[in-house]
Amino acid sequence: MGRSNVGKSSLINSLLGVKGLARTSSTPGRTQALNFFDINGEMLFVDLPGYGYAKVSKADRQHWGKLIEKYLAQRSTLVLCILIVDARHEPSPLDLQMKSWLEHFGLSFLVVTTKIDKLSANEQRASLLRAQKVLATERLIPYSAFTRAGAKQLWDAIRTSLTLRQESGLGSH
Ligand SMILES: Nc1nc2c(ncn2[C@@H]2O[C@H](COP(=O)(O)OP(=O)(O)OP(=O)(O)O)[C@@H](O)[C@H]2O)c(=O)[nH]1
Ligand SMILES: [Mg+2]
Repeated sequence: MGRSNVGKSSLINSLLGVKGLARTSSTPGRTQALNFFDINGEMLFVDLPGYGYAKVSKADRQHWGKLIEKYLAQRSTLVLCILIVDARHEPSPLDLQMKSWLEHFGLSFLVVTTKIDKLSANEQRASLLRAQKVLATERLIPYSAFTRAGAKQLWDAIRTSLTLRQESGLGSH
């Protein structure tokens, strides 16, 4: 999950090493529905429609809100939510609101700051500290869909979440 055009679909494709699986676009608002990707019958990745695209109508925004809220509240098999923000920018009020929702629903989540390939090493450090501070979380992974930086760390986090869920006996999807 994350704002429109932040790189959600690209992250899924890069994690899986499959180009074009989740549709990406330089036009914001490309992903309009929840898209489910079955990973070897082992887990599902869910690409959520992005928020914060200015040209979306009020009715569409409300529809988005209801859809996501219902999904987060009722999807008991969710093991991990990945909130994706752009490493180049300070997390927005909408990102903070999203994080509040995750906490409100008691969901396990981590933050990914993506597109770090666009930043120098110094800028990456500053970006990480800023995102940690603004979002008030230590659970944060810098990432690039282009270089796959952070992919191993993210896979480890996903696998750990799955293992924890399986051990708690709540089953899979
Ligand atoms: N440099 C760089 N560009 C990226 C990265 N990830 C995504 N992009 C670019 O960002 C744009 C949007 O990527 P998408 O993956 O379609 O973004 P999205 O969040 O799925 O967008 P919506 O579905 O429209 O909300 C595309 O032009 C991507 O090539 C990254 O890690 N580095
Ligand atoms: Mg998308």
